Amino acid sequence: MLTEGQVRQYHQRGFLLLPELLDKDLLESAQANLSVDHPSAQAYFKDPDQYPLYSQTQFSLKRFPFSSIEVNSLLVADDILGAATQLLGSEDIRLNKGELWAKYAGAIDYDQAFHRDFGNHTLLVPRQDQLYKELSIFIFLSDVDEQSGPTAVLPRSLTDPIAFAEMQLPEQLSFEPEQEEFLAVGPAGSVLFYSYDVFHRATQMTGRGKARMTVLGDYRCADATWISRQGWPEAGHQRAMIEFLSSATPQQRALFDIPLPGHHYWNEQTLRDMASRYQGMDLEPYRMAAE
Ligand SMILES: O=C(O)CCC(=O)C(=O)O
Repeated sequence: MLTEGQVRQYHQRGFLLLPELLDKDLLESAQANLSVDHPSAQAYFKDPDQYPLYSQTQFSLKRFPFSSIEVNSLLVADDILGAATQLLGSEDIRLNKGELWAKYAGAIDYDQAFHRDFGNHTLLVPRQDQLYKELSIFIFLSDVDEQSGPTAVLPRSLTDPIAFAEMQLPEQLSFEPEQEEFLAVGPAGSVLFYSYDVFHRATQMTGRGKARMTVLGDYRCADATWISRQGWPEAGHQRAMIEFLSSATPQQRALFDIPLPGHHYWNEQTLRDMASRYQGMDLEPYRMAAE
């Protein structure tokens, strides 16, 4: 549970950093399974040439579902969803995007210009108030210090007067962005929350031998259907998606637009056919609510 002060801070500044929010066991089991998708720092720096992807693009990320259920589960962990529902102001939320991003110092130039994210997350513009916003998160799976390419964020009090037509920070400003930026540093298990209309940027990885491992997620209220990044049905054939959904709870599945128990969608036929599509999925809550 976030405090009222933390929720207020999120709305006033447009971001919130919570050090070591993630449950320790969840963090450790995710860290233990990361190397299926990205090499560990040790493996990478032993022979960077074996991993050319990381020097070809700074967007060296895997999209959800990741290979391991332990890493997938982070995006639906109780602490994360509890905070997301409070910050979005709704219990009924959806996951729009999941990414597992690994960066390695020296692999490529990671520096970015300040930008707002909404330009390719919606065809509309954000509202000025707190309604219908998208919430983005970075879950740190490695320690992030100033040399590990921390995300830099600008408080919305400085940038909200900038029209929503501007998605890159204009050159003429009444403040010095480098002096005002907040660097999201913290130990593994920390989580950065920010809103999709807040200016932020990736920074350079300057520390020798540093790797930054993060899981990113975007969430929205169920009724903000115009905000979207990733369509889940396109992953419907992937083994990792089937395994993930089969072992998730109904509340967690609802993040992927699977109707909750009690919804009119569920009847004898859909229950029977879902049981054969997802063997091992516990459909009892849906069956009980349908009776
Ligand atoms: O990686 C980061 O710290 C920020 C990345 C980012 O803002 C972006 O790619 O849009």
